[in-house]
Amino acid sequence: MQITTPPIDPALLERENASRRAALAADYAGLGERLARRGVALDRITEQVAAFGVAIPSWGVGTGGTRFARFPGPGEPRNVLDKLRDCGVIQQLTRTTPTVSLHIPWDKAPDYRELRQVAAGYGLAFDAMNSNTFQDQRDQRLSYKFGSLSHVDPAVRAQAVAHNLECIEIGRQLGSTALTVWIADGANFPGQHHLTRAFERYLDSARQIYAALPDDWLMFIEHKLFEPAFYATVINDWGTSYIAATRLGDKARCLVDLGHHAPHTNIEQIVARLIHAGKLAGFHFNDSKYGDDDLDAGSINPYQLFLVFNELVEGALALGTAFRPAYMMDQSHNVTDPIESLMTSAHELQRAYAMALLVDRGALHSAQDGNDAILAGRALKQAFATDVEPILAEARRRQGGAIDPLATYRASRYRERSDAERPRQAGASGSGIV
Ligand SMILES: [Mn+2]
Repeated sequence: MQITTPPIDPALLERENASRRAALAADYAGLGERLARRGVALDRITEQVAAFGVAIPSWGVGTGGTRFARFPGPGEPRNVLDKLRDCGVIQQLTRTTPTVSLHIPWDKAPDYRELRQVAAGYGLAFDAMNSNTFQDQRDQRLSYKFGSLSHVDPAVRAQAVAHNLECIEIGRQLGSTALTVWIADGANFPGQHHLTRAFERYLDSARQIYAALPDDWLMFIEHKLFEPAFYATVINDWGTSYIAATRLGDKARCLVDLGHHAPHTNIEQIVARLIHAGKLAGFHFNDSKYGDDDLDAGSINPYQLFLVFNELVEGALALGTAFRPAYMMDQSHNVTDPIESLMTSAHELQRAYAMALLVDRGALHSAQDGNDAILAGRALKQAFATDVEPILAEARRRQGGAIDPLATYRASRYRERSDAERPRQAGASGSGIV
């Protein structure tokens, strides 16, 4: 059995927090006073923020790349055990990332019971499993060059279905309860494939996967507007995703990756529609300027992120505890230390959530009902303009995390130690961008 030790020395964490505790207490008390004047009970917000969790994608702790090149970073994880340790750092310091989302076959392991124990030692459990039918693996019999679940050849479709069933089986051993299916299937040229028949073949394959889901599992369908297919992807938008999820049944839901839409799409409205339909699976969080840029969450358009969380808070108010979308970060870290990017992104997501909780719902709804656009906008902006840093830091402190995760991480020299312990591998393969 594996022994898991905390990746960051608890004594160092304690020293780092001690140097910041007094300032945080003062800031937290000051914010509490200001919010009390608005009728907001600060501790109630802090409790909700502390309960927020987002999954780390296992591939996110490796350095990403672009279509042009990948520049490896120091101390990159060599295998799934190294990845779990890096995820353990993020969870130990932020207390915001209690789950990891694995990618098969990249994260295959000889013993999944052992993997589950190692993860538990870091305080981690497993979120949705991700299948991979967008590239060919070594020893793979049939190629996915022209598609997988929607391929014209039934033998290729059967191979892709079997892979998804294997992902479910591995996930069962890990305690996961969801399968995310993203396919790269599509056409690069008009006429290359039959738009309707390709979708019907996809549905036929997806039904076979759906039929194999355990009772307590969900199937997440992830749409993407373009790339790698540049003319027509088979699951191109949330409408197609919704049709597929509806055809499949109650356990099929629509996943929203923030980078998988046309520019200027009103994503928060899609979120509202999917909540209304009872079909919102959850999110792949990231940010973008142009396309599927996979930049760090909240780095480009934090107001959009806040508006998405505003809809999520509305959904939770309307549906109660039954409303539990799955949150994951799906980013490519090309020029940063992936651990630092993921900690920062988790922080930005938690910030957007905290701000959304601070929206004066009564004022917002009455402004909406009174057709008062100025006051409605102000209700949102008042929350968005609130500095919620003390709430986030206090939520981390109360759970044993770091008041300043980034400073504590750098003080720990974890990356330098990893670089010494993990020899760089010649020709190591890059992380995929999904
Ligand atoms: Mn994604």
